[in-house]
Amino acid sequence: MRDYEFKEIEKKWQERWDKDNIFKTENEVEGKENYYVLSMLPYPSGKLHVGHARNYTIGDVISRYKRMKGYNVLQPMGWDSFGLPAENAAIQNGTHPAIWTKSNIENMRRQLKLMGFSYDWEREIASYTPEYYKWNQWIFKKMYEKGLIYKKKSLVNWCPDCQTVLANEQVEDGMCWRHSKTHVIQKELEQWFFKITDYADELLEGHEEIKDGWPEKVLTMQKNWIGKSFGTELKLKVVETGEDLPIFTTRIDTIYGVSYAVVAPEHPIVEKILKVNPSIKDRVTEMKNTDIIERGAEGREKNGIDSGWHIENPVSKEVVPLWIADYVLMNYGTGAVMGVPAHDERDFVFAGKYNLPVKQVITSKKADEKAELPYIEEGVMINSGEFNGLSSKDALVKIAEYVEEKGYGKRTYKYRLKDWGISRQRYWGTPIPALYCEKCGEVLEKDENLPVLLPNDIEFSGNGNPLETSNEFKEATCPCCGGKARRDTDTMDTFVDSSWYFLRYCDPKNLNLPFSKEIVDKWTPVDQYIGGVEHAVMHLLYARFFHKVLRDLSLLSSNEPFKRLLTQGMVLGPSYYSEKENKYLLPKDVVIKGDKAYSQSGEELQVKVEKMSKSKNNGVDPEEMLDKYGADTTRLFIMFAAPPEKELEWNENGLAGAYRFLTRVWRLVFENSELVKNANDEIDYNKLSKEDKTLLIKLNQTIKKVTDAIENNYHFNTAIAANMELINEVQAYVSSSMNSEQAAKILGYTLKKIIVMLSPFVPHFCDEIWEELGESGYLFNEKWPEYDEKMLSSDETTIAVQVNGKVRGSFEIAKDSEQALVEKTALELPNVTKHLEGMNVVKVIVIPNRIVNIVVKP
Ligand code: ANZ
Ligand code: ZN
Ligand code: ZN
Repeated sequence: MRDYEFKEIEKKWQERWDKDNIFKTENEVEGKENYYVLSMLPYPSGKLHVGHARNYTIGDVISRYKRMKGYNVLQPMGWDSFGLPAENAAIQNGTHPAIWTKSNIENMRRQLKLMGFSYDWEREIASYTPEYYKWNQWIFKKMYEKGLIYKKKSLVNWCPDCQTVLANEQVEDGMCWRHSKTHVIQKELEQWFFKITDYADELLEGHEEIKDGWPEKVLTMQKNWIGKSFGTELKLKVVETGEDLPIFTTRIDTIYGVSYAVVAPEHPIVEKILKVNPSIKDRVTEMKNTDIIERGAEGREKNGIDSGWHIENPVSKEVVPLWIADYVLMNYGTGAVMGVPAHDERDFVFAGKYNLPVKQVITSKKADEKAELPYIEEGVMINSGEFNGLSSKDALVKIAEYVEEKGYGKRTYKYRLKDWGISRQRYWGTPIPALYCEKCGEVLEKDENLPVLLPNDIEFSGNGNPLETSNEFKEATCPCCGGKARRDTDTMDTFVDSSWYFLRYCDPKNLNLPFSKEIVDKWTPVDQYIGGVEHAVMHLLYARFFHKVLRDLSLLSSNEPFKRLLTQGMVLGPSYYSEKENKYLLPKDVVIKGDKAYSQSGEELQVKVEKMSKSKNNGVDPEEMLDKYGADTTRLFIMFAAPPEKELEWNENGLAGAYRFLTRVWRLVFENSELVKNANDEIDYNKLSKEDKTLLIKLNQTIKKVTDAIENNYHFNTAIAANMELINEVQAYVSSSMNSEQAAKILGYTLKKIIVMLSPFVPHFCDEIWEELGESGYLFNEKWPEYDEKMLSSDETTIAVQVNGKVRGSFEIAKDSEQALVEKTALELPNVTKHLEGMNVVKVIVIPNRIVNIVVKP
């Protein structure tokens, strides 16, 4: 018998699959429904990491399964290949970003092929190629023409290390998402914006269409990100000038409790105040310079400046001071708020610090109970003129109506979502196809001049925008008047690239359009998208926005890009922290004794199982696993160790276990393959022995269980476990019953079904065995097995016996046996009689074919 030589086997099948081009997908196959399986495309950092391996294994298993279920499956792969690291590499080693990127892609493509993934490589795309980014520019133009893009000077998040603008989503706790130790600062720049806020409502409402296929937590994150709040915009009167100061409040019911008003330091009224009251100028400037993200942070100390001016409350007619404070943000609502210390946490702290009055206007429902301030719950109105006695819930509506009636303001809503600023002061991205002409102003490049190519005469100094250093790029011809024009030197946020790449896969070679509508409509919405939950707000919201924009440009028909989304769990590994050395040790430098871990010098280390990351030194390199165990074992382990959406704890024991299972199947097959090859599949169902029947029933039950587990939210681990159990039964069958021609047929029949069911997980292994069992072709093209309803249960059934609700034993009995016989058998079971000793049987309840419960009393 030959050994399970996985290296040789995997190489052999990968070459054959390639040679026969079996993964090529047509856009249409007669009699088959299309099914689009998409895994989030990787950034080509150079090497696959274990998160990729998991993501793409899940996608591949789904693809292969769906194909075997009769669908025409599209599973493409590509490269999100613009972005900072390539540029940083250029600064560090002087390699051009294109060269660095290309060689990374080549290595990662090789690694993906080693994993045996069934991608249609003819559809591969890479966003850094002019063939791709041309269409970013083309779509930009279309959006511009539709009024969905504008330019504005605005305060932006700026990372001094990246030397570029960051989107809000790229700022984490005031720090750069790539430089966790760098404070993001505020800088004013001319920026291009996509009007995603025009789609805010649709992005919210669209959740209705996808809610059955998306994880609830992702929808919630998007909902919070869009952050729609209903409230009132109220005009306060500035006493000193008579002008209106609009504020936005969600709590108009607290209007009688206003004891001051506040504006952001950037609010236009502040300029006017400073003219009259210049003594506070320095403090205002200082306040403006603290970064916005930090200013909004909860729990941060609030700072205020008394402006010296006042406002009149239009409802209560009270006059209260106007303050300038850092906790009010200019880019939310109107940049001005009414301060109600009695009923708002922040205002309460602020009023305490600056000695401002606190006026309670809502009390708890039980009037005698004294509410502790700030009281933020609903209650009953007090100190509120004609609204006294109302519930605050009713007052919220009544006062809003009153305010509208009197013309003091209007009901409205605000979004937390901001327009998407896409300008980046970077080289390695899609050039924005805009120019500035002295005569014509801001103009866009002509279609026939697209793509605007990235120039090569640039310097990567690490400072500022390299595109500024290219004269060839900057000096251009105006598409309108033919005169001299200056090109925009900004490039697009790389999230633009990934907002529509899944559409390009459908029609990747189109030279006239980003994609043909007819073809894209055949494939979209994507049936199953798989990726990390870290993309819940940025990528997944941007892609939904783009899809809707492209629909409104009549370029495609569906409303949503992704029908179902699976967010795979993180991969965890043990980390070893040395307190003495204040660092994480590499697993190879750790000595494990029992359940403790020690350094080479004998220090006991802190062991934690946590997300794999470079900083924790607890990552594994998938290629090492491929080398040691092969692709099939790695794939099997990944799919067996946890359901896809759960965390996966990586451990070598698990890999070794998966490997042992495969060698066991291998041996079972090879020890019996001669027998099986010489038998045909025609089983005589009238001549089944008890053992034959048991095995066939187990097989049918397993087919059902495996199929159900996959159909029910992809519980692949259950599916694999069921096959493992069946293999045990087959082994028992082989050792007891291989004594007839019929037995050889049954064995062959069963083994082949198992191999078909395992093939999405371990495709090379299964193709090799398929061949060994005398079959030809690829399992990729095989049909998924169906079970026989009639063979799902034996005539026997197992009945559990309980005494006072506790299971004390079980027995096998013919199905639908007489109740008296069932009772008698139950009462005579040895372990049951033991529990009946000294007791009186009060009642015996029989649930047919399942349970006997004996109720006893002393
Ligand atoms: C008075 C009030 C009384 C408020 C009260 C709350 C409780 P959401 O739900 O997040 O939309 N606000 C409005 N604009 C602001 C800005 N630019 N910067 C900081 N805070 C701002 O929150 C809306 C509430 O946040 C508004 O309702 C306003 O304070 C504050 F008992 O007005 B409220
Ligand atoms: Zn940075
Ligand atoms: Zn011009």
